[in-house]
Amino acid sequence: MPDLTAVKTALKAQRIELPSWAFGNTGTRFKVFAQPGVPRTVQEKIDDAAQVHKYTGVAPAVAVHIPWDKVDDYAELAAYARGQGVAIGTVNANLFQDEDYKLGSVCHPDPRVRRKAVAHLLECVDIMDATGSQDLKLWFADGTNYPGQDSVAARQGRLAEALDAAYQRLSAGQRLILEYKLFEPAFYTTDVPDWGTAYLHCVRLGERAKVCVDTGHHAPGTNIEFIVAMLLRAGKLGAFDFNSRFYADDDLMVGAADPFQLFRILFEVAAAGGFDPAAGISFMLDQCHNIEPKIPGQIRSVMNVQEATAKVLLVNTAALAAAQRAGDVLGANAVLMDAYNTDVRPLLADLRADMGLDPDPIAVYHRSGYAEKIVAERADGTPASWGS
Ligand code: LRH
Ligand code: MN
Repeated sequence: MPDLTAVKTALKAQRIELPSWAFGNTGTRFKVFAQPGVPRTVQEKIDDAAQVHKYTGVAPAVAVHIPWDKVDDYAELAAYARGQGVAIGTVNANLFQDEDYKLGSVCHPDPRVRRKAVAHLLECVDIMDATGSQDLKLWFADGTNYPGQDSVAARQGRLAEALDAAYQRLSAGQRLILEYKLFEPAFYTTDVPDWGTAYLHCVRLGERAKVCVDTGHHAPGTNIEFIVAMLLRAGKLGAFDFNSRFYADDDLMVGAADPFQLFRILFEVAAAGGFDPAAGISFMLDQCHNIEPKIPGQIRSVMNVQEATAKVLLVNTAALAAAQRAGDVLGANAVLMDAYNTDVRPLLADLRADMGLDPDPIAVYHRSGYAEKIVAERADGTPASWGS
C-alpha cells in the first residue's frame, strides 16, 4: 500500500501556477459578462491570486500574459508579487490580438509582420530577465481558413525561423514552451495544431524547448494521457495548461467536466516521476470563469488538481504491476479504480491542517470578507479583461 506520509509530502510540494487572466473579465464571442470586484490592474490580479495561495498553500506563482499584464517596471512587479507571497511565473506571449496578425504572426506571408511578431517574443524574454521567470510560453493563433490560402510548408519554415530567434535569445535556465491547439481562431489549418508538430519543432530547437499540453486543445475523443506519456518518455513535456471541456476549448475548471480524464493524465505523470519538482514540469491553470466567481473558481480548480493528484498517489503501484505482469486485465483496472474511487477529501483536509491552513479553503475565503472588500474598493476604474 502507498505510504501516506510520502503521499502527503508530495502533495505539500505540489505547485500549481495561476493564470492572471482568469481573474479578469472573460467570455465568449457572444458576450463577456462583467463581474463586480474584478481587478483593474495586474497588481490587483496578483492580490487575488495571493488569496488562492493563502488558502490552498500550493499556488505560489502567477503566470502573466503580455500585453494584458504590461507594466513599466517588471522587476518592480516581481517585487510586488513577492510582497504578496507569490512569484511571477510563466511569461505568455500574445500574438493574436493585433490588427497586423489577421493572416498570422510569425507565419504571416509579410516579412514586416513576422519581424514585428519576433520582436514581441524577444520583448517577452526581456520581461523574463526582469521578473526572474523560467518559462516563455508560446501559443500561436496562426493558421488559415481556406484551402489554398497559404502554403503549409512555407508557414512551417517561417515558424521555425521565429522559434530559432526566440530560442537563441534565451539565457541559461530559461525555457521555451510551445503550446499546440487543434483549431480556433483558425478553422482550416493551425500552424501548431497537435503534439507531433510541437514536438518536432522542440526537438529541432534543443534541450530547453518543451511542449505544453493544454487539456482543452484536442479533438474530441483524443486520448490525452497517451500523448502525456509519450512526451514524458521523450523528456519533452514542459508544462500543462489545465482546464476542462465538454466540447471544444471551453476553458472550464480543470476536473469539472471530466475528473476521470484528469486522474488518468496525472496517473501518467506519476508513473514517469513527473511530480518530482526536478522533473521540471509546470502545472498551470489556463481557465476563464465566464459566469462563476473567479477567486473561488480558482480555489476550486486548485482543489480539483489536488484531489486528482492524491488519488493518483494512492494507486497501489505494486499490486498494479503484479496484475499487469499476470495479464489480469480486470485486476489491474480494479487497482486503478480503487484509487480513483477513494474519497481523498479527508486526507486533504488533514494535509491543510498540517500546513496550518483551514481544511475548507473556499469556506474560509468566503468568511474572510475579501469578496465584499474588493467589490467596494474596485467600484470605479476599468476592470481588466482579455480586451480584444
Ligand atoms: C489559447 C490559450 C493559450 C493562451 C490563451 C489565453 O487558447 O490556451 O494558452 O495564451 O489561451
Ligand atoms: Mn492554454
